[in-house]
Amino acid sequence: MKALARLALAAGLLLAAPAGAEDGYDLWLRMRAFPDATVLRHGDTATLRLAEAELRHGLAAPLPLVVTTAADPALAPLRLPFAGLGDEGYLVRPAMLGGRQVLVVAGNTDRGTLYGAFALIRHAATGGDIRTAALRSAPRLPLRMLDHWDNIDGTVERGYAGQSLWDWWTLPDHRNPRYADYARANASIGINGTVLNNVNAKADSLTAPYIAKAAALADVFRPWGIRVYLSARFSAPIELGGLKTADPRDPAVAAWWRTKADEIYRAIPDFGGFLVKANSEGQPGPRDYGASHADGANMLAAALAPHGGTVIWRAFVYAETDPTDRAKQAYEEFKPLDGTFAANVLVQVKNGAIDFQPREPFHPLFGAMPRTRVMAEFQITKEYLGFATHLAYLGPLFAETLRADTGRGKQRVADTLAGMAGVANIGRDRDWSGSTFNQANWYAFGRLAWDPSLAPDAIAREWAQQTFGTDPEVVDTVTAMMAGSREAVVDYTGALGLAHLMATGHHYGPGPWVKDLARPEWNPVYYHRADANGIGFDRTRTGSDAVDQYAPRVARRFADPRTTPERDLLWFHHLAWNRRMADGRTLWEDLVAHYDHGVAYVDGMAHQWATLRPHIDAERWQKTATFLAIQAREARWWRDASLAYWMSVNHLPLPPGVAAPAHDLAWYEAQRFPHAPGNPK
Ligand code: GCW
Repeated sequence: MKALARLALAAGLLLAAPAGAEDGYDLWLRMRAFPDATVLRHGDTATLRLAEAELRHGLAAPLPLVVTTAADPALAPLRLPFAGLGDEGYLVRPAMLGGRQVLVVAGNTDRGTLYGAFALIRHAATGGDIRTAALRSAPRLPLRMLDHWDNIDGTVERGYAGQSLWDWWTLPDHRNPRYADYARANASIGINGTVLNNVNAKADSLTAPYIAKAAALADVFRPWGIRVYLSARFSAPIELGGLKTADPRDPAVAAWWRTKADEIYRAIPDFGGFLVKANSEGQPGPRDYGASHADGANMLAAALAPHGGTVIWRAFVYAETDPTDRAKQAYEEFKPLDGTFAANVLVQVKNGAIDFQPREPFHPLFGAMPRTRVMAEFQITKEYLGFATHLAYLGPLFAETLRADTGRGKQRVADTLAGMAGVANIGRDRDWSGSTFNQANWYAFGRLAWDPSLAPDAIAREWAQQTFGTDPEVVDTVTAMMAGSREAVVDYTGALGLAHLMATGHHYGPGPWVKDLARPEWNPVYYHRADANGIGFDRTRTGSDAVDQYAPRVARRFADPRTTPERDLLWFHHLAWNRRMADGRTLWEDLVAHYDHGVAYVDGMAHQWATLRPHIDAERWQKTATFLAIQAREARWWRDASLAYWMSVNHLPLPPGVAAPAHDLAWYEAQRFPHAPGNPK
């Protein structure tokens, strides 16, 4: 071991943990201590000390590392390019300092330096040479956040990785060391904010005891550059303050929130602000009083403004009283409010117009509110993509939205954003995210929030190298598995632009037949509209006209089935089952082929993973192998149930050679899963 370490040192490489007992706890940060690393720290802040410790333990550095900030007088003669790096950017440069060759790791602030330390560790762990490392980067988006849908009773809405990480009961006294490990992992990928509690919020989170608990977490996270936010229940002035109303135009309501904000900032001086889900899925909000979303957001913003806080107001709204296509409702309600939000309000828009489906075209609000700061919200937890057990790498899903052409100037979605939020997939499971491969989604989210132009495949590769080591056979196999894994989920759950076909409530498994739920837009049949002749939702002018919410250039493309990408076809069009597709097959034949492709891809992943058995530590290998077997079973279930249902509607035979579903439709319809995880009661 010693000799090996020395060898690695000489080569300027870093030594990955030996293949031994691994349980995933160390995530992509699996480097071991190298006692020989010389780290010279100039300056003394908690954050600089963390940067120093990371480098000391994480790197076999063949030369001394200088951990410092731009203001360090020792750096002055070097004239390093700090301009443009902002508060969070970093640079790493080989340099002569005090007569010796060193590597400088620095930012304009100590937070930048910490990001630089992690960047250098990543550089080394992915095969880069430390001696010549010249790195320089600043985040493209100022807000890079995780939204936890964690309830204060310890459950996690749409969480599949165990109970909430936050032990509200023993906080603020007990600060579980895991809280710092959580912050460290986030800092390593540039995440700088976290919303601690569910957007379906309880007012209790804003009471004094819970503020003290949140403050304890904020204290742990602060040196890692992470600010704490809370989801705020709009009716808290009634529930906690005894007021008769939560009307944002009522001075007593505004005063209550001001006092509440002052109280929070006494406990958490760098509190980030409030996240609000209002007038959506039963949550209270300003519309209850005839006031607008802007009225509500601006009232809260006024309470936070003196302290530098932000209101993040979600655009995820739809109402049962509104007969409009659900996909149109957020735009209809928010677009007219453009320019009316206070400067410290951000509007948070889901990546697509419905709800985190395996594929959705980008949300028409992106680019449509030029006078409003807009944040994109993605779901890292896989509510609709197989929970924790299915292997689905979401880098391509995130990138697909970020890169989408808005049709407004040269703007891609990423260019219109002030921030990105990801609904966390983190829980108390030993491996944090319920599976090793789910860690890649947390990782990819952070990396893309830092730089939305990164390629998902490159992110997968650097994740795999850090997670499993740099053996090319392992890295190539793992990245090949990941590359098409999300598309496979699209294929076996419903391709060609179909969406919202899942079972009710828990959203586990298929339910395309569901048609009897109280609200029309809760039913899968509302979304697929399949009948004997065709399938798909007409969102052109002959239908709901949702396409006209997009910029003209994009709207024109989506309005015509011949120019709509096939992957989005049935999202925008209702088409005949026998329509000819680009490859010459009928739509029905094509859909069937997608189901089979999805199932085959999962079988392929299981096979690829099996070949890696000798190269991967037993615990992580076995759990992944078992999960792939579950996924293979459930992919078939999705396929078979869906085909059985479509055939009951279109009465078409399966193309020759295609396997019939294992059971009849009634069997699939009868499946019940009352205890499926993550489902709010
Ligand atoms: O995806 C849906 C989920 C709800 C969630 C809601 C939202 C927090 O099924 O569980 O509630 O979206 O984003 O508000």
